[in-house]
Amino acid sequence: MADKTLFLIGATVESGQRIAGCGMGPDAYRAAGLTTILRDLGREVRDLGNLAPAPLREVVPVNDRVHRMAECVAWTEALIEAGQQAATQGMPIFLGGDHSLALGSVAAMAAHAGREGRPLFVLWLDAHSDYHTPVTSDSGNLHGTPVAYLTGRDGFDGFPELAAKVDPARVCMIGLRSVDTEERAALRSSDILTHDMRDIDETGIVRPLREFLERVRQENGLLHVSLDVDFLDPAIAPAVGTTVPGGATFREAHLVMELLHDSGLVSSLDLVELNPMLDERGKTARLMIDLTASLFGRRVIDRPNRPF
Ligand code: 5AB
Ligand code: MN
Ligand code: MN
Ligand code: MN
Repeated sequence: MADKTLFLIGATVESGQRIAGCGMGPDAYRAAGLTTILRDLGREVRDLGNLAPAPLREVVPVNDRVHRMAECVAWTEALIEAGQQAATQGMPIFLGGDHSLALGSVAAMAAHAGREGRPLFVLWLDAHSDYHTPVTSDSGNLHGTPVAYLTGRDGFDGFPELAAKVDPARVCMIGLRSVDTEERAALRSSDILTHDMRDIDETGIVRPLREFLERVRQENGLLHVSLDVDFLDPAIAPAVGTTVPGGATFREAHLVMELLHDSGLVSSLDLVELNPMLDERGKTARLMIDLTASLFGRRVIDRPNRPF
């Protein structure tokens, strides 16, 4: 990720769930000072503004639970296009919007990695596994489905064909504490690496992360990081529609970002699920951009990078 220009891509998507407000996420990050923070760290930043979704097509949802599928498809198409373009010129940072954004952002990065002949790894920082398909989802909310789409599970008829799938063995989830029955069963029979909060309590957050990063390095992979606000404990990050108690602490979250920075492996990032309508005096937006600053090398004192 060294010195690439950072491309901010706003996506005001909120059709992946049912609470209004996520669409203000990109502008909340801007108002909280994201560009300035990144420039102060010496990075070149180009804010591409907020994306427009592709024209709506008629789609046939697999069942009537599925919520606003045509809009999600339109966003996915636009994000695949914009993400690939940004990735050829620099490092994309996708500002959401709900987590259905990742249907497009990660598909774009998988296509990009494929063209470079390198494997894509995905670090999923989330309370949830987002491993439903439109068929298995009880809520019908498509923000609960991106990992299933990206790894090629069935049930996504009507969504864009993936140029490249993500190998489930290259997906690592950290922070899990709310996984539905069907997701749990499907995860068990997949190669996805899952670390729930109990693992974090027992081993700390550093070990699973270092192991994963070591693999990314060994395979010369690209690394996409998808940060869902609800990865964080709701006490420090209340501005999200799907709060689950017992999340990552302030220091755990910063430590993840600091280790990611030291690894030098991150090639794209999602900041998703922020709902500014639910925030308390901007504190969640500020925390999200401070975490981003840690990912881009903000540190208290200069110290030699430790081997990771
Ligand atoms: B998020 C739930 N599994 O399918 C569902 O916030 C929650 O992007 C999904 O991680 C949460 O509706 C999606 C109950
Ligand atoms: Mn999520
Ligand atoms: Mn979540
Ligand atoms: Mn959520």
